Amino acid sequence: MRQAAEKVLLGNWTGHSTVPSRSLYPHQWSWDSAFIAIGLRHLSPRRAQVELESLLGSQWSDGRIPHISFSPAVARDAYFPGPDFWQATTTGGVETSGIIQPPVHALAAWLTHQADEQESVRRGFLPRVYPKLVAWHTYLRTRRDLGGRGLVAIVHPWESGMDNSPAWDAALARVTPAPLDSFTRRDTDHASPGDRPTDLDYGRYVQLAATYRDHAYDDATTPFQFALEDPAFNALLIASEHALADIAEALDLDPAHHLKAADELTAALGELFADGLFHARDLRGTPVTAGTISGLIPLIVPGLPQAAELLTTARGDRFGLGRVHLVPSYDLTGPAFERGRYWRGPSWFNTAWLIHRGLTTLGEQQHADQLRDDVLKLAESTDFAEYVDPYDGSPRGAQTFSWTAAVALDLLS
Ligand code: 9YW
Repeated sequence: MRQAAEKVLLGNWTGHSTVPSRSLYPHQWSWDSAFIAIGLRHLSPRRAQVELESLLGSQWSDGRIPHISFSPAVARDAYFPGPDFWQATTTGGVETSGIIQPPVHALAAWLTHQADEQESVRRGFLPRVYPKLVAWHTYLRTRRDLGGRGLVAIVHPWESGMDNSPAWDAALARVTPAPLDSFTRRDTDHASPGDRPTDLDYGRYVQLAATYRDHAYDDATTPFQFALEDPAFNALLIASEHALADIAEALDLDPAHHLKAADELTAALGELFADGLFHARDLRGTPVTAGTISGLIPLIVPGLPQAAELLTTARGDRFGLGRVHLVPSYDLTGPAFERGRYWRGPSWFNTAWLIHRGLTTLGEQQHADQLRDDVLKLAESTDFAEYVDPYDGSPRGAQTFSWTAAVALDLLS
């Protein structure tokens, strides 16, 4: 099992970073790299740090870490939307997208440092990455506090990492899609269209991204039609603020402002809690009622006041913890549930890893162990699938998927 997982990571390594999937996603993705580093640290802590530092090499001068860093070695039209669509080049000459993904990076940096502290200190890893991670969090907490309530807003479904989640349906319905003949999807060349977002969703994704691009990715002047505070995004920022506090201490710096930021974010996040689950807040529309895995991910927040109620929801019929495979991406009883379509029901390995981490921190060892066993069993039986059917565990999307191998490797270690 360990060897099979390592083989996937070695096969998807490009020399300085890892592609999520050779076929479907042939560039470097932001939150994928963070999960990949968390697994890669058991194979090579040095490589895990190179992974994160190469991602940080695509950071913008405003502090944002773009969601894709494009590889010049790959054909420009291998992935859509590619570099010609985004038209974004960093001062260092790296072509990137203009949107972001959830901030798992500081947590990943701290965990890779811990994998081999002596070597990490010798290489000067933490002093190099710390200021960049601080700039990233500062970008999020200032320019992306679009609602003025102390939470970060996402401005595109792709920014959540959970592209076609039912939580975005109402907000997306307000967006006029780009004409379908104005672009060519590439994802459906590599994965079954029934496992992927619909063409209508894609048209809306393209429209939102084009508007941001046409305003030079300026958060102050873009007329965002889509602006939501996502529970998972903010919970990951909180976990990463705690990691920054640990990093600051390791560097003999004062961790207090990171702990204060984590506390403020945790208090603000509490406002998204209703009926046993965290829900996204739509800054342009009515309250979001869809229950998704994003609403359970705050389980990773240390000292979360709502943890006990959240755990009850995880165990109940809506998410079936321990009774279905991994943790479904959307409420099993919800009207939009589809067992095979991407973020509308299937279970994902990276989110299972986050829930496992939350359960472990809460001392829920039995649930955590059961989830771990299921991750390992399914990763192997599906040849490291991108995601699985929550009822029968059959593979969906791509295979030999990097973060699936990475989180399996981490849970084996
Ligand atoms: C896409 C790479 C990315 C992930 C996202 C996932 C998907 C890209 O793939 O988005 O083309 O839809 O939703 O979380 O980072 O693995």
